[in-house]
Amino acid sequence: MTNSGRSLLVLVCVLGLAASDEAQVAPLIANIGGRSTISLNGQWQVIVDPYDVGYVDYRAQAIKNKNAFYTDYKPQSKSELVEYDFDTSGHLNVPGDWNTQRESLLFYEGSVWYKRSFAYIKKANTRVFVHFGAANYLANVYLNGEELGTHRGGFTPFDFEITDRVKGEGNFLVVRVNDTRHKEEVPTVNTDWWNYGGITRPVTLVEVPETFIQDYEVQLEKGSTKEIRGWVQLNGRQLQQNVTVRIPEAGVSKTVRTNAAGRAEFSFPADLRLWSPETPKLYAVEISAETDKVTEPIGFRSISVRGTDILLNGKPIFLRGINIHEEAPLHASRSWSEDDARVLLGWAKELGCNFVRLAHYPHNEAMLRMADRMGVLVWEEVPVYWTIQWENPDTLQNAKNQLGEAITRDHNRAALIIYSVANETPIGEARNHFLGELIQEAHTGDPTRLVTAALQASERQDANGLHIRIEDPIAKELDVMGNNEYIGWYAHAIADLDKTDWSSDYDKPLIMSEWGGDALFGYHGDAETRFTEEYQEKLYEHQVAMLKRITFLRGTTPWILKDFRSPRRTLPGIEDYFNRKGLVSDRGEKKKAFFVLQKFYGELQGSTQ
Ligand code: GCB
Repeated sequence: MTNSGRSLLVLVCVLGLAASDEAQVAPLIANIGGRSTISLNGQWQVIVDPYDVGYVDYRAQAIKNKNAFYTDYKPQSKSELVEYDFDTSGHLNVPGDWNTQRESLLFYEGSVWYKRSFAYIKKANTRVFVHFGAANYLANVYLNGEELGTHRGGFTPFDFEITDRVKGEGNFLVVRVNDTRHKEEVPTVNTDWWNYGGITRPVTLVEVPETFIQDYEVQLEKGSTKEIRGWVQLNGRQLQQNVTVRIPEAGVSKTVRTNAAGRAEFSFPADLRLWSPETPKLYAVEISAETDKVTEPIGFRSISVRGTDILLNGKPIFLRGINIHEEAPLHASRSWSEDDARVLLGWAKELGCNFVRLAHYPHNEAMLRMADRMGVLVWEEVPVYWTIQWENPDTLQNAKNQLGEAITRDHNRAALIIYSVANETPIGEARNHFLGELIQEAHTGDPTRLVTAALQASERQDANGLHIRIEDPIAKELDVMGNNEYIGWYAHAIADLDKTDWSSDYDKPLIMSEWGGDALFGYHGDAETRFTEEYQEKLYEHQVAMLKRITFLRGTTPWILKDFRSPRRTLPGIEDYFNRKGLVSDRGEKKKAFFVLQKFYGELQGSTQ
């Protein structure tokens, strides 16, 4: 290794980006909402630290003394030099991004230190974990001046056990959150969304018995609507126990014994009212071990593919979808709450959707649970976006971790039917291998759901028009093909949509996972004028006409429900750092194209259901 290579490695390790750090997080606890919890949400003290002076010294070495911000050291005398103070540095809300809470932080990328003090009443035979819904991107977590561990990846949960470290009084939790973009990370440096930094999802203390039910899956057997299949995983010392899975409303119950590793698998027949967008039925499912018990609302439905059809509960379905970024509906900031989820999914339902693509990373858990309740099918994605370092094994491991964490969190959600492992990635050997590994990871991690990726088909133009063909070799390994196209916006003219035909190398269903164009709400003109509502409306009309002609199309998610912040979009007076492809403005106003899509989905509903 060259000297510069070595110093880069040292720096990477010092900044806490090494992959081995992830080993310090505890296994994820399923269904936090079904547990005894104490919220640590609210105002946290913060120090904005653009040069990481609370973390590394002027030789770029990790600081291990009182100058490290996580020690929260106070001067012992008036002459002692200490150059930081949480008590006088200000506050930010958790959960929440820092960018929209302080004007000076709108474009900020770097480190912010968060501190929160708390008291805790210790209980006998109880283990305690601190659980983060997400922090973007890298989180170094410390309790009472000692390191708990590190997590990287901005959109998935993580937790640390603190049973032996938490005290009755005077606990202080410190988190260094760093959202600096790096080439080797997932996502990489280049995206078309705001890099919202911070502790963006709830922080919770979770109490569980000494041996507890860490995770479980209770789903219909793949391809069946009558057989439940699943597993349960215990964590603790008493790993061999009887575990009973009960669905009282369905009158079913099954007892199994966990093995020496704390795991048991089960299957049993059940006569259930199936979950669907029209009848989003959820059952209270109880899992009881000898030392622990947890209950969760779970829906049951099957999802599969036959030729070019997608089958929900054995019947062909057309996915009337829309893309959504994780941004609050009426205030462009990272969203995380149930209320935000209700409004966003409410707009989708108003459009006539039965499906949403949660682009381009796993959204907050409230969104998935709301989709379960409201009856909206979900595409979940990992941020393998554009040009990841395909050859870097650490990048692949990171992408797999993020996918694994999303699966662990959401594998009991009926609404979730499909995982996307990538968006608009360039075909090539290293990329094909990388995506192949992720597809396999998704299939083994969750064998009941489908796997897709948003691809970009190849195109040829001749006197007869545009001929577009899906021939990406990775599609061979996908259950459903996704495809993004921007005919009439980035490429070609709106009129070309009328002379475009689609074909595919594969006998598989297609979801047109992106198309659209920008319009500034309230900006009117003729349909030739970019950024007018009329241009977007016309583009939607011609896109819809083209989609109707694609024989293997089984769903679509136009780009996008709502205008969202993006640093790439600089045009003054029009974009102002917003991507304006929303059907709804960032203030919640509906543009003309909203009604074009609503009409199309209305017709589809009328003809199919
Ligand atoms: C795309 C990307 C999406 C962008 C969109 C756009 O292809 O997948 O993230 O925001 O186009 O508006 O350009």
